[in-house]
Amino acid sequence: MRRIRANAIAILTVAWILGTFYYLWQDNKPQSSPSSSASQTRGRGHGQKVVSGRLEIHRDDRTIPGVVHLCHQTEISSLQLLGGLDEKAYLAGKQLKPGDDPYRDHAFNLQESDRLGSERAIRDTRHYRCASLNYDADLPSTSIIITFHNEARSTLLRTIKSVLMRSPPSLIQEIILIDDFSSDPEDCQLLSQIPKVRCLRNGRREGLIRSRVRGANTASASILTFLDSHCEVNTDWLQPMIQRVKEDHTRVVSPIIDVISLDNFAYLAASADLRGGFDWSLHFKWEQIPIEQKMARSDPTQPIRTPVIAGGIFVMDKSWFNHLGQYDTHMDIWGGENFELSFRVWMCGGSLEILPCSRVGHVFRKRHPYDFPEGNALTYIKNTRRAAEVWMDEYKQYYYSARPSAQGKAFGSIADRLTLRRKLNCKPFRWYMENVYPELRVPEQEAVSSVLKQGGLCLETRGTEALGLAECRTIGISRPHSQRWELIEPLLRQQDLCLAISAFTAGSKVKMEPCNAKEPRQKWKPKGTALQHMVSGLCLDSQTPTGPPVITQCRPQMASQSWEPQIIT
Ligand code: LR7
Ligand code: MN
Repeated sequence: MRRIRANAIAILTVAWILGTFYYLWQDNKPQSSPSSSASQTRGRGHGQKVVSGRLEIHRDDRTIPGVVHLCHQTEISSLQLLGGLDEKAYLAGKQLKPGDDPYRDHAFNLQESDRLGSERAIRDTRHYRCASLNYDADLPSTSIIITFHNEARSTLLRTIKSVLMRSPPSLIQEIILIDDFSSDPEDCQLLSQIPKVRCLRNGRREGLIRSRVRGANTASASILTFLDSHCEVNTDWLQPMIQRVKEDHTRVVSPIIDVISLDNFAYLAASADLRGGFDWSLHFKWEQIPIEQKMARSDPTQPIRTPVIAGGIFVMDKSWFNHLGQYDTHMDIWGGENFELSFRVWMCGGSLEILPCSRVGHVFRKRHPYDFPEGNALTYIKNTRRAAEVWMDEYKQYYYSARPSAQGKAFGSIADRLTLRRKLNCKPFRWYMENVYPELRVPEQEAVSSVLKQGGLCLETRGTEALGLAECRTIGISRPHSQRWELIEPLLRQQDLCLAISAFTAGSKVKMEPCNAKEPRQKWKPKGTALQHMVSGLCLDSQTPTGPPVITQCRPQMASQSWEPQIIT
């Protein structure tokens, strides 16, 4: 009897567990037709690392026709969309010649892109719950800004057309194209024939950063939307982003960026569990949302906070963009501006998020299809160095250790950007590290043991707190701990005790106390051969060879302020 009851309980438990799993699975299942899914990664940009994530592959033939689906209220025909532009002639004007390498000019398969035509259906890749969300009826309109340099005609036209087809017309104030000095000026002229499209051509190559600023400066809507020139926007992509910015103008929002295959142009759903991150060399990467945040997400339509954005596709209030200093226009061509913008937004009072109910496809490439007048590596170093120097405070040392080749490379003047940072009263990078990106680990520093020598004497500890100078005892391993220091910026350590000032005024004694890297009294940095207390700006001074060390006004050359570290092994 007892066994039967135990069996029944076991069966019921298993059934309950299976039922729960089935329910959760149903909840996550995409709404539309069955399709193959495969474990892959989000596409990548140049040198970008990726983490594995789920990426569902959906072939075009299984999709709902995009135009019918999207234009249900307006039924805009292709002809009306393009106004005076003769699409066929435009596309035929530049075509691959037989025998040409289809990857040569654009680093994607041009033949496939051309074959697709200018409009095609793509699968609605959002979580099904997104479709039932409501947005304000009176959302403000936006200026779409697309900068391009020698973009293929078919990809650029598909970007523009997808915007016109898949956005409520009232939300599109205008589409501003900036032709960044492409070889053929005709593309710009021809595309200007499309209603709502304006095209400005640069008189010389400026790079995407200055081009976007030019576009933003001429925009007439109160909200800016940036897109790359090889995108396809998906169903209801715009409303969630404008809604979030309307509710709080300090939010800078981006969509989930789906992958358009550079080989066959299949539109692939990207994982909804990723956010933007980076390593200390300032390379962008997609990374999993931290597990605690993932567990706390009961609603898959909720925004995802992100430490950085990929950079190309985002929506931002125009006055907030201007207030925060637009972009650093001394950055050239490509790269780094996404970090600079992301740090600035977070540190100066805004926030960055990815909205899962907004999806935009992008052709991820493996190389740049265009040239960099100053070279790719130097340009990336210049741009990221500017970002590090202006925004990363003492953490820039990790950037330089991860990218030693950046040291000594020219990066121009950053005075204007430092003034901007002061004027906006932005928080320190430490705040960003603690509150926005605590998952970014600071590299372990190798502890170097040394004595701190002044003349023939060495700095030593006496008892638990006190310090003084004494004759150096230099016999290797047997050296007593009291003269052995570890310099791990900003701390000056002896095991668990650190050198601290007792007060912030000149003449205050120093003492030893338990280490705490956040304690302002314990922060030191080398200044020549002197040791400067970072907060008070005063220097460690022995005053007299026998007296207790104190902090005094820094005077370079003063023997009593000179502490030569001598490494001991
Ligand atoms: O000199 C140039 N002038 C330009 O107008 C160089 C480029 N461009 C245009 C170019 O035609 C394109 O429309 O600028 C746009 C971006 O250039 P891409 O497509 O070569 O860049 P990307 O997609 O490899 O790079 C990502 O990182 C860049 C860093 O500077 C920019 O922020 C891109 O906008 C950004 N793209 C995205 O965020 C899309 C998602 C990719 C990822 C990750
Ligand atoms: Mn791109």
